[in-house]
Amino acid sequence: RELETELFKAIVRDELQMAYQPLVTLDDGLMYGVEALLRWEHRELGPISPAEFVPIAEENGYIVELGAWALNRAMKECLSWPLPVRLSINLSAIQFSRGNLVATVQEALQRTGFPAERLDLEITESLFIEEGLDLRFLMEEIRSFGCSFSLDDFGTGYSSLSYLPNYPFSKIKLDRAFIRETLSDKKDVSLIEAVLHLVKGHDMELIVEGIETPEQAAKLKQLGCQLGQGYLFGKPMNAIELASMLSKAA
Ligand code: G
Ligand code: G
Ligand code: NA
Ligand code: MN
Repeated sequence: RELETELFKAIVRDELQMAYQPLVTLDDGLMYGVEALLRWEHRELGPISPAEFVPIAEENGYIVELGAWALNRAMKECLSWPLPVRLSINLSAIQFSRGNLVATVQEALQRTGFPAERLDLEITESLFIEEGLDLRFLMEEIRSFGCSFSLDDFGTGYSSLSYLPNYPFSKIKLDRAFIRETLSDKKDVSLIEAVLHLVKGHDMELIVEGIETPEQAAKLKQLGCQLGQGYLFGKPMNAIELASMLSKAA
């Protein structure tokens, strides 16, 4: 397939970039961190969404290399910003099963000098059902460097709540599907309350994704949610734009 061949050349052609989206404290709307997101701008085809190319890279295993590139690039760029913020990066299941993820993370930390305490790794529920993978062991190895883990897209996948206590997550990211409505619906509200209760009971924090309106933010704050992400606070942007947003806040 053509796109697959093109993807293999994307790194050397310098067609890949990282975009960064603010993670904020709902209290004051201030940025405490960013989520790094891969972007591919093909020289002829233009921008290609990660929703399109990440699955291809997962299928052929190239995500191992892409993932390592993304990790190193994001750490370097984050270190160049005027304020120290946390950095979250998405990991694919293939990086756990086929790559030497523990060494990749360790090398990236050493090479860039990025403080491990500021690095957060986002994984999805699909990893729980990956066969032959000692996920908990790998997570603990990586956590021993000082990094933390977040469970991404919570509520959309295989989510049996019984999995949760078995893995060392610091944060849960509630998928944006849950706040699509205006949150006026009683059912939505009680669902968020239930998730909050669960998260607090396990000594974790909740990040609500996909916040687009001030009304949503206010309601979530009122419910006791502390952390959020969404277009209201900032869309994914390049490293320079992110740096300038940070210097305005400083
Ligand atoms: O940024 P956008 O909404 O277009 O991302 C679409 C999907 O691609 C999301 O599910 C996101 O998690 C995933 N994605 C974006 N960047 C990365 C990355 O660096 N690694 C992995 N594994 N997935 C990514
Ligand atoms: O699967 P994951 O949660 O990693 O996907 C992140 C993607 O979600 C980003 O690519 C980003 O573009 C998208 N996103 C982030 N905030 C919002 C939002 O407020 N509204 C919508 N519709 N999409 C968002
Ligand atoms: Na993510
Ligand atoms: Mn996410």
